Amino acid sequence: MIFHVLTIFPEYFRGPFEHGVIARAKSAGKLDIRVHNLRDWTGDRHKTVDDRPFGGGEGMLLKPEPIFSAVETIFSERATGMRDPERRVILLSAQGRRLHQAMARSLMGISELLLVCGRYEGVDERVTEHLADDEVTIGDYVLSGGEVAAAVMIEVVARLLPGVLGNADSTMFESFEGEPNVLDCPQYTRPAEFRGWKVPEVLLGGNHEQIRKWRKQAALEKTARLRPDLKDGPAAV
Ligand code: 9D3
Repeated sequence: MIFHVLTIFPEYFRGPFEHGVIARAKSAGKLDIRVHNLRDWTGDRHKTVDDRPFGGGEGMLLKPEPIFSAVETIFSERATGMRDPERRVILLSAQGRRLHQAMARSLMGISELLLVCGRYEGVDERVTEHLADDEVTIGDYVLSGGEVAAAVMIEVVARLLPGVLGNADSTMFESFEGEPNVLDCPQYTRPAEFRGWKVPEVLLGGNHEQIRKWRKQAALEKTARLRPDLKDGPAAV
């Protein structure tokens, strides 16, 4: 799978993918991450990517022309009004649909994903209306732009790909994702007592039926305490 990132901060992406599972998947040729500098598609001396909002208001917006030029160069079929469903464009903005695991799973089949990183106060809405296939946020908090969100999306989708996490094929995914709508149960490793805090007795014995019951109950309690929202089911797709 090929990920493209369109950003005014291409240097940011030197870090996140040079470690761990993503770095290994890149070396193995299972995925490719191509970072594009939005300023390469500006036409003026100052390489202007932003402008003031019509109607007034705080801050600046990313202007449409460099984004359209970049996307129509990278996915050249779009320059002729065609859309290849295997080459998807996602705008990362604070106004999008919220990323969740099911959305990530729906993206892992496609061949190329182009992530457009929003910046400043936002992006000219014509990018959403006429260029992006979808507009996605990673959560309800304020970031300075879409770069961190792009790194998150790539990590979330890439680790699902066959051969990346040692996933043999797509039939294995479910077992990797655990029980739906319930947090993992609390887990402990050695020592059995640390600073006077003991590992629950039941886990030290070999009664697997009792252990199974304890884990289920502990997971439900923890879910009710930390993520009561999960009882309403998974986030809408
Ligand atoms: C007046 C409110 N605005 C500023 C506080 C809204 C706003 C505009 C632009 C908030 C954030 C941003 C920049 N953020 C992104 O481009 C972004 C983002 C995010 O802020 N949160 C979660 N996911 C993402 S993806 C892109």
